[in-house]
Amino acid sequence: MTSRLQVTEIERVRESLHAAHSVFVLTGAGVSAESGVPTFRGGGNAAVWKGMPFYEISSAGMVERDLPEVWAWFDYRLGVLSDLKPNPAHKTLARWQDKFSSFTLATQNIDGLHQAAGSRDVYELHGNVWTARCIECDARSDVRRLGAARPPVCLDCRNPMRPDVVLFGEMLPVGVFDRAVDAARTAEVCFVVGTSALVYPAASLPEVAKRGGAFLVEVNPEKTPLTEYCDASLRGPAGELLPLLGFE
Ligand code: BV8
Ligand code: ZN
Repeated sequence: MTSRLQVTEIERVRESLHAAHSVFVLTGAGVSAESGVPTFRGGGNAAVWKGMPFYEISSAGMVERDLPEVWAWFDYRLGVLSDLKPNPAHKTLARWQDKFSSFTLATQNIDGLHQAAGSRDVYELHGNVWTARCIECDARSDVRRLGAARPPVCLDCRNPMRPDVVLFGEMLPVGVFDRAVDAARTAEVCFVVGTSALVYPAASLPEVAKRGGAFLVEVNPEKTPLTEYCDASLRGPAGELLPLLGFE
């Protein structure tokens, strides 16, 4: 149910999109919520693993300390993800990529649902849960090709592999974040969809876009630390609101 204020906001955002040539989108766990993927801070069962908060089990230190337990955590999440599908938010963003002369989608998510919806060249700022990386030679393999052994064994050098995911305390993939900064800086419209905007450096991208002069739009049922900097806030689920903006 969209209120009168919401309709006005949607109109303003629709106009800014129609006038834009370059669009930058940052997504977080909320864009996958309507696909059934638990968010981190919405409570739910993605926030804690055997009593450990997710920023502890998903940390660089845990890979050193207890790689089998890290795999138990990621195998649980792979199990949750295995039969989930993209929702209308992912599909709308996939359709937008051919509507603007410059369109960049950067995600903090590791679920691969943007690609499953048809998005190309997705900037995966935090990696991808479906890929494993060798801790010695950096070789990468699809987890589904590596059998049940945990930790999986590298097909090239037989050393243990880890999830190819950026854990807390780890640097983001070289190049990906810099390219996202360049795209955010030159965007005329920046959408921030489904993120609590707490995790850095990803959460700095909307600030980069704003400083570059972008019209900043937040799509989130709740306020976030970014809300006060936004030019428009669409308060509600991305799967319902993004399709209302046209460009279908
Ligand atoms: C780094 C992959 C340099 C793993 C993730 C102390 C020690 C070390 C580092 C730090 C430290 N203090 C601070 C830091 C930096 C740290 C950080 O920012 N911490 C925060 C918690 C303060 N960052 C890092 O460590 C980064 N690296 O800084 O490197 C460095 C190097 C060495 C030493 C120091 C620094 C690496 C960060 C990447 C971590 N990996 N994920 C995994 O998934 O297991 S982050 C994790 O959080 C996910 O990627 C997730 O996407 C991300 C952010 O969360 P959100 O996506 O925003 O999800 P959340 O649940 O929070 O919010 C969902 C939102 O959706 C809500 O607002 C909700 O209202 C909304 N919503 C719900 N439903 C819907 C919806 N919106 C729309 N529609 C709906 N239907
Ligand atoms: Zn190897």
